[in-house]
Formats: sequence, C-alpha cells, structure tokens
Amino acid sequence: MTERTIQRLTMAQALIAFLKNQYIERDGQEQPFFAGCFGIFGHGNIAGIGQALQQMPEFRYYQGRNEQAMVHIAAAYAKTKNRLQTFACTSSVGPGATNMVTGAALATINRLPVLLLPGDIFARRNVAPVLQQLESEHTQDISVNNSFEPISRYWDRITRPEQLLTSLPTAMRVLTSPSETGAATLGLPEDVQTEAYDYPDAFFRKRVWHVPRNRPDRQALEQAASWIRESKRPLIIAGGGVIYAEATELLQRFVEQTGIPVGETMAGKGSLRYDHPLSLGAIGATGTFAANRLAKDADMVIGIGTRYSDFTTSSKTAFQNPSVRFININVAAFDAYKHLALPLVGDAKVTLEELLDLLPGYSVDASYRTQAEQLHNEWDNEVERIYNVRHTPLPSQGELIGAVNELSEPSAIMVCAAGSLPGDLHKVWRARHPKNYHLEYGYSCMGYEIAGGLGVKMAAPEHDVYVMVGDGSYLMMNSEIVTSIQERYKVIIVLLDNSGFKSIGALSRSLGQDGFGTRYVYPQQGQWPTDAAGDDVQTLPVDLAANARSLGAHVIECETYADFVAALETVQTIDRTSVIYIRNDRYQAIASYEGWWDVPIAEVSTMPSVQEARAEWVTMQTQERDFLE
Ligand SMILES: Cc1ncc(C[n+]2csc(CCOP(=O)(O)OP(=O)(O)O)c2C)c(N)n1
Ligand SMILES: [Mg+2]
Repeated sequence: MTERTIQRLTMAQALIAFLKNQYIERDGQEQPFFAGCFGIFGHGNIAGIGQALQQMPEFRYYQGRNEQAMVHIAAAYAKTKNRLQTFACTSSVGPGATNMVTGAALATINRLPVLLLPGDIFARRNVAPVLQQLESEHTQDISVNNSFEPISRYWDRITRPEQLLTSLPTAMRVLTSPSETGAATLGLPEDVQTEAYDYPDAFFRKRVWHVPRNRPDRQALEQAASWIRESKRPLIIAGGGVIYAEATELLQRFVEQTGIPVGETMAGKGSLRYDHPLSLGAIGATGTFAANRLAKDADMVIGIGTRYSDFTTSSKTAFQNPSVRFININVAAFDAYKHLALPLVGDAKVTLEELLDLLPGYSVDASYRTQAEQLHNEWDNEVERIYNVRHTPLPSQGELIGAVNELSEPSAIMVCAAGSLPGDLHKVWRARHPKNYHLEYGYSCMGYEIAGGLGVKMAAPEHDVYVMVGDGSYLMMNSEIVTSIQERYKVIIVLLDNSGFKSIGALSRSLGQDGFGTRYVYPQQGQWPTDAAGDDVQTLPVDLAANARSLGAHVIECETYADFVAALETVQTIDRTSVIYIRNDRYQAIASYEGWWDVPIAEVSTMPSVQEARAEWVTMQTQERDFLE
C-alpha cells in the first residue's frame, strides 16, 4: 500500500490548484484547459477564491468590469479555440453572481465551455441573512445561484470542502465533452471557500482530458450512403460542429467528390470558403437565394453539426419537397435525431471521412451541379452590387460591411452578435477562413460584441479582430474597452450608429407596428414617436464617440464612406483598442432572399396594418412542416 499523501488547503486553494493542472488533448495535441480566471471581487469571494488566486499567480487572474462580460469573454475565447480552452469566472455573492446568468445561458445555448464560480451564501447559516442574500420562507437551502440550474450543463453547490473531490472531475467531464459542453456552475459558499481540508495529493496531479472523435454506428452509416446515392437533389447544411471538429478541409473534399452544394448556418459560416463554386452561402431566414432555392426542393438534407435553429430552417418552412429526408451528423444524439433524421452520432471529421469512403464513384447529376454553380455566381454578383451601393447622405450598412471585409486582412476575425448586422453579415460577409466570421447567434445577446471581441483577441492575438456593433448593443455593454486597454489587447470596434434599433424597427414595420419603441428620441407629449414622425423628432444628446474616448479607446469619427475607408487604413497604425464611429441609414436595408422567420402577430387588433400583417403571417405559417414522414 502506498502512503496517502495530503495537502492541507482551503477549499478555494484546492479548487485553483486543481484547475491549473487540467489539460485537454485532441489528435495528440495537448494544452492546459484553462487560460486563467476572470473575476470581480466582493465579500463573497475575496477571502476565498481571491486569496487562492493571489497565492497562485501562475494561474493568471484577469480583472473584468462586468460579470456578464467576463463570461462573454470566456465564451468567445472558447469558441475561437474550438472549445479546447476557456476561462474560469469568479464572482461575489448576489448581484455579481446573477450578472453571470445571461453569460451562462449564452454559453450553454451556443455549446461553449465556461466554468462559473459564483460566491454563495454561508453554509453554516448562523449569520443569515448576509448582505445580498435572497431569503426564502420555505427553505434555507436555496440562493440566487439556483437560478443557474436550468442554464448550466452541470450545477453544484460545494457545502463541504471534500465535495470538490467528486464535483470537479464531473465538471471537467462535462466541460471537455463536445456533446455535453456549456456552462458548468459551482456555487461556492463564502465560508466554505476559506475552510481547510486534507486533500489527497493525487487530486492535484496533471490530468489530461482526451476529446474523442467518436464514430457513428456502421449500419446507420451504410444506410446513409445508400440514401445519398438514391437522392437527386441533396444539400449539405454546415453548422458550427464542422468548424469545432476542424472538419472544414474534409467537408471541401466531400463536396468536391460528391458535388453536393453547401448552405451555412450562423455558427457554420466559414465552413467552406465563400468563393468555392459549390458554396451557396448563408441558409435560412437570413440566407441567400442560392441556398434557400436549393433547400426548398432538396430531397435529402445532410445536416452537419447543426442544431436546426429557426433561423436555419426559416421556421420550418425552408424544406418544401414532400419527400425530403434528413441525415444528421452530430456529436450530440439530441441534435442528430432532429427532424426524425437518420442519425449519424459522431464527430463531423471522422464521420465525413467514413461516409466518403462508402460513396466511391458517386456524384450528383451534372445538371444539378451546374444549377448550384450558377446560383453561386448569381449570389456573388448580388454581394458585389450591395458592396458597391453608395448611399447618401448616410451610407448603407451593406457598403460598410463590404469595406470592412475588403480592407481587413484575410486572416482577420470579425465579431458580432445582435441587431441588424448579423442578418446582413450572414448574407454578404465573404468568409475567407473558418474563423473569419464569429457570430454569437445562439443567444443573439446585445452586449456580447465588445467583450466577445476581447475574448477572440486573447485567443488569437496574431489576428486582427474587428467588432461590428450597433449603437444599441454598444450602449448596453461597452465596459470591456477598459479591460482591453488594461490587458493591452487591441480590438478594432466598428460602431454603426443609426439612432436606435434598426433591426427591431424593421421587424416592427413588417408586423404593421411602424417602428414603435425603436428610435432613440424624446417622447412627445408622453407618446412614442414612430417612424411616421420622420425627422420631426427631438434626438437624444448622446455622443458615443466621446464615450468611447473616455474609456481610453482611440476614436476615429467618420461621416462619409470615403472617411470610413480612410479610417480602416489609419486604424492599422494605432497600437490600442480603437473605435471607428460612423452614422448609417436606418431604412436602407439588405433584402430578405426567400427566407422567413416566424414572429407571431396579434390575432385581433384595432390597427389595420397589424390585421394585414397577420393575414400574411397566417399564409406563411401553414407552410411550417413537421418532418414526421
Ligand atoms: C440583451 C438583448 N436585449 C434585447 C434584444 C432584442 N434586440 C435584438 S436586436 C435589438 C436592437 C439592437 O440595436 P443596435 O445594436 O443599435 O443594432 P441595429 O438593430 O440598430 O442594427 C434588440 C433590442 C437582444 N437581442 N438582446
Ligand atoms: Mg442601432
């Protein structure tokens, strides 16, 4: 028997000592799983986790400005690293903890690993209610941290120091699992964080978590190959899983051998280069006519690493061929079975490899390939047209996107999340490599953009990072400009000001509601001016450029397209986070190209415009399909 050696550490010290020894390995490449810990201290974590981080500076501490933003940084970092690395995030008890709730939901929805360590109320309870404690009359075994339960893939509360011994390995299994990953949350009672325990030495040994490339069931694979051979109009939908699995080269090989064209989801854009002849670009509600036309008549849809969000399926109206069938390649059985598909539960790369081996000599009909290539070309011309609109007096968003695309290094990474930008970018951004297009569109969370951009830059410091953000998202969270200055990571922020919510304004108009509540203007006689008020409104005295300057950013203000082009060049010479500020037109929009999004409309209304919109909606809604055959 070997002697059990121990280390007497506080729970918080043991936690950090454990985290710094966790490694991950895929395809023989090994790296530490955590890049460090973001945190904002308060009484709920300063003496526990704070002390531990201070004592172990080799596990780097980063100061955030807002707990939600810290989690966004971690999620963006993890997305950039294909989920092979992330940050831990520590908060105080109460509001610091609940600020992380939005970040947790975002991470879990996007299937991105983040480890959240909110402080929690005293386990010993005698001094309750402590500052910031939510009291419950029916139980003492609850705190605000229970609100993380439904949005975490693993949730626990560490009420005794030795519970770490079983909780942390479970959290690591979830975080490093491609099919289960998301937020892992450990509530850390502030007293327990500081309590010492004799931890076994073995707990702190280097541990390497292997990420498997699971292979699908052989019978299902053979069935898939025969279905593909039978199909006349197959279409691939490439989702985020293609990129996370590093299966993009294999996808290209698969496409070239079989001639099957590809539409891309928000997370999957970049799977196939924009200029590949069989790339149809974006699919779904914000898709291109190229992808949406082929989707409509497809008899076989091969979904790879997609969770089929309503944007991808045009709210289940995208596939109208009565005999359409689905084959889904996904690490998660949950996603693989969607649309009652033939499920290929496995890693995208090895599954595509094995499937391709079963398809020797198979190729789509030449006429179908030609149709796809023609649509590709027509779409490329449409993008060119949009890039060359020169709208005055205020430029259009499409031409500004074009300028960023064309004047950024091809190796750059563009980051966005909410507003009218994601739809426009999904359509017209020309993705030149798998990481060129970073959209957080699982949660489409306003406020992700700047924090996310910092996370991307930290993960890929050798790449230029362009954050494209609207005035609404900017106002919601711009705080991490300060963190980017503090940590000397240069992020280029392109701030498009259209005095309000262009996206929801357009949505509101499409619902017959005339832009209600979406402009940044003063109320008039207690009423909200809608779009009908035109310029007859009093605008708000907000100066976003001055705001950015006050946070330490270098700011370049532009008025015209020419100013904007010049700014994109100047910004290359600036050594710190910069903001290119420009106003753009609220009404000049990129069209919808045969996609649809189900947003329900009031069934009864005193507004005729709403009644009209409702009638149109009813027609579209009947096209939603169940895929039960
Ligand atoms: C946190 C959050 N709140 C609300 C929304 C709903 N929403 C989506 S886009 C949008 C407006 C965004 O405004 P802005 O950033 O200026 O972009 P624009 O629409 O003007 O392009 C709103 C309110 C959201 N996505 N996220
Ligand atoms: Mg706006």
